[in-house]
Amino acid sequence: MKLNKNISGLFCDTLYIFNNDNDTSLIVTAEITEPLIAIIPDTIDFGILEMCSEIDSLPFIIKNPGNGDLIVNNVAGLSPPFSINYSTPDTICPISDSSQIFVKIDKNIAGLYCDTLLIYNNANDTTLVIIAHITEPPDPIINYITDVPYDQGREVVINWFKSPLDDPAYKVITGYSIWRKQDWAKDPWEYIGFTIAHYFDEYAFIAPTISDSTEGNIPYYTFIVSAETTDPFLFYDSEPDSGYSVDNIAPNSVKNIGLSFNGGDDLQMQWSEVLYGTYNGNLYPELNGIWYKIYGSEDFDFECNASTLITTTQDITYIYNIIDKEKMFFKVITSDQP
Ligand SMILES: [Ca+2]
Repeated sequence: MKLNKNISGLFCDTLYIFNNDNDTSLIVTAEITEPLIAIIPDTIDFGILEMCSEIDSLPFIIKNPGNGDLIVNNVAGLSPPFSINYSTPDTICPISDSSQIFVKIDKNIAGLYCDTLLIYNNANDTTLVIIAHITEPPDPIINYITDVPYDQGREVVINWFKSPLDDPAYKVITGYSIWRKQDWAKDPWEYIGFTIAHYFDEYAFIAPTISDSTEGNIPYYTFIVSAETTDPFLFYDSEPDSGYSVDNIAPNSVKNIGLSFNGGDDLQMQWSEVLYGTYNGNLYPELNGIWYKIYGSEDFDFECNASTLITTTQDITYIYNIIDKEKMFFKVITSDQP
């Protein structure tokens, strides 16, 4: 008696044996079982993950809807960043039972990933597609903050690298807000300005300061750049960075110096107010104020130094008492620092 096992099921049949003595019969039964395999879900999608040093995992389930034991011989084929914590021996999945396996993803390298997991078994070798998108941190990064050259101060240029989400692939970042903090004042963050996102790799913004560096003091200002989205509650701040501004243009020289005796020995000098400095032939208003440093000596050919400095004033007149002196020579130097 032969049994063809290519169809699963419970079979029962009767064999009749006809003869010249007494017809009789023989009952024949057989159960042919068949394992089946079902993978749930059919695709593992980790979605968009932010790059970091952590590992995520998602499970899938191997089900056996058949009526014979399912034997999974091997689960393999994944490349980094995906991996699986499956090891032989075989996973045996009895009838109507299921088995859970985790796929892991190492999030330390940004990229778009798609891989296929191969599941070898005694029912039907099958596959599972796994996809993930690991993105760089979405924060913009300030590249540098530096003085704007050849100006009258009060401004720095902030240069930053875009948020990786400022990209046609995402269409997430709408612009960048710029915020300032005054280090010395311990003020809260002040909103300074906004730049529209334009899928550029780098951006720059000329930001105001309140004071410039002097010989004795460098007033630092701290800035952050925040990548903004259409959701006002979703934004990505850069790490803070700081810089300072420099008044690069010297004030013009005084003109129209006049001397007159004010009665007695009082010599009054006056001059035209200096309001501008000159760069490349163009006049730029002085922002930091002007100080007139008056030097004097009885020698015609004298040096301007600490010993010949008479006074520093912000007025445009000065009265010098010339008593006991036969003659006196003066020089007035303008400065944009006290
Ligand atoms: Ca100046």
